[in-house]
Amino acid sequence: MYGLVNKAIHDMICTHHGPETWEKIKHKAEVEADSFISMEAYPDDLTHRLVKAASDVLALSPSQIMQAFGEFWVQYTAQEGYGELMEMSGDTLPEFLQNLDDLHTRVGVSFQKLQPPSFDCEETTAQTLHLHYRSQREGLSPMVTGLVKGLGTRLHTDVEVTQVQHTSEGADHDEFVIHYTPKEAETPE
Ligand code: 1MF
Repeated sequence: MYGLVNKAIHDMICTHHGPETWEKIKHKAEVEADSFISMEAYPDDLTHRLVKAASDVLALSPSQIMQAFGEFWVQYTAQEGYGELMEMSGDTLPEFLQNLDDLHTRVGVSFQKLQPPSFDCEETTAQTLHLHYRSQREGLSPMVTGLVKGLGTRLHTDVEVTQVQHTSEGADHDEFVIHYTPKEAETPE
């Protein structure tokens, strides 16, 4: 994955746990680099080693780390140069999720080593969505739960996310059911 992903993991750990904890995690993951280059493609294995090491050092499950990372990614990319890209993708949850493939197409035009996942979003009832996630990568579905929660925060929407199909259990793709409620806008005095 692009270095931007590993940089985001670095920033999340440093912000929430401090640079000493990051050094421990880096050491445990046997990562030699002092920093990551956003626009360089790194082996997925490096990212997986960082998640595993963070899970050991912080005594959280890999799935908890990836969920937290998904939430962090939404605000991180919005701050780190992709704010406009995020703004273009919609201001309601169903709209944003439906536009994610276009977002990845835009990024992929300039960065051809991008291996974008695909997201398909169906609205089943007024405030229920079914999200179908297909990726060339394995094991990232907990991150998707975090990404949807991060989008909830960004779009002022309460969300409840449940994964209902798992490729790890033989399903064809990962599927999530999302209940969402847009929060009341604050009325100015
Ligand atoms: O292949 C990749 O390197 C890659 C990296 C990040 C592919 C996708 C993504 C983003 N995606 C990560 C989880 C799924 C990965 C998978 O299943 O294979 C999160 C998608 C997402 C979901 C909900 C809300 C927002 C989301 O992301 C917004 C986004 C997506 C991509 C970028 C930024 C924001 C991005 C921008 C530049 C990149 C890489 C990704 O690379 C750079 C960076 C700097 C200079 C040059 C290239």
